Amino acid sequence: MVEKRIPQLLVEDNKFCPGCGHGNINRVVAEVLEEMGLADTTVGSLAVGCACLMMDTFGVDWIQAPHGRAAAVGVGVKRVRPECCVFTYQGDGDSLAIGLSETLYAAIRNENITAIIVNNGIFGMTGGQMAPTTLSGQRTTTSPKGRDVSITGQPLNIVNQCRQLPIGYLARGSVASAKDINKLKKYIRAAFETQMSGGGYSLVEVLSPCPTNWKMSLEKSLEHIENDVKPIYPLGEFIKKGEKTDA
Ligand SMILES: Cc1ncc(C[n+]2csc(CCOP(=O)(O)OP(=O)(O)O)c2C)c(N)n1
Ligand code: SF4
Ligand SMILES: [Mg+2]
Repeated sequence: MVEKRIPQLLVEDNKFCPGCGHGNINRVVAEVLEEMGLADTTVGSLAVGCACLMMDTFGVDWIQAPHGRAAAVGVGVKRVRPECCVFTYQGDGDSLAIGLSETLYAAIRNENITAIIVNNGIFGMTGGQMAPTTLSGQRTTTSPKGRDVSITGQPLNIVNQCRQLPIGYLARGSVASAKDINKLKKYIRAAFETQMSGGGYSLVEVLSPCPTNWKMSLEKSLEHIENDVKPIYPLGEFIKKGEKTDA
């Protein structure tokens, strides 16, 4: 049996709940950064949410922005240190609610950074409130009867919002299966390659389970992503090297 090496960037065990998708995403990002030789020159920008649990366990330089502002802060870092690999790592509540303006304007300006957005359909860290990505009919602590889109509007699809923009790379992946994780690694690598070749803004949204706040076992959480989340948020690469794909 081949032993799989743990990336050195993962300096401590992660602090996420058992079964949380953030842990898989951390591992994929760490593997890609190491394989690309970027481990020592990467700066991560994050703000609030369970993403912040990475700051002690994921060994790049971190800068913490106010809630929602990771893209603005990341852009500032990249502009003064263009030789660095700069990525934002944010939840859907942080990046697409209070931070939507910063997220979209970084894309509109085609800033040369990479955004990783973790879509678990809720505000995880604060106890499972409704997020922009919450599905129609989904029960959360602030939509106990299920999200009523006649009141809240439709779930926000950041891939569709960015698809018309002149950006370098756009993809949506998932950590719901080993096959999905392998594909996600390709997407994250393509995003970082886009940035390091000066190809402009790259964004990878990742469908991710929050078993704690979904109040589901991990097994049920993965079934939920497969059966309910993916039909609304399909996976694929939507922009590559600045060109729209047929996905
Ligand atoms: C100014 C401000 N308002 C509210 C909060 C409370 N808060 C902490 S985390 C969070 C959102 C977390 O949700 P998400 O970004 O989806 O991350 P997740 O935990 O789901 O990965 C909020 C609103 C805060 N930290 N700062
Ligand atoms: S609350 Fe949800 S998103 Fe946060 S660490 Fe736990 S499972 Fe992960
Ligand atoms: Mg979330």
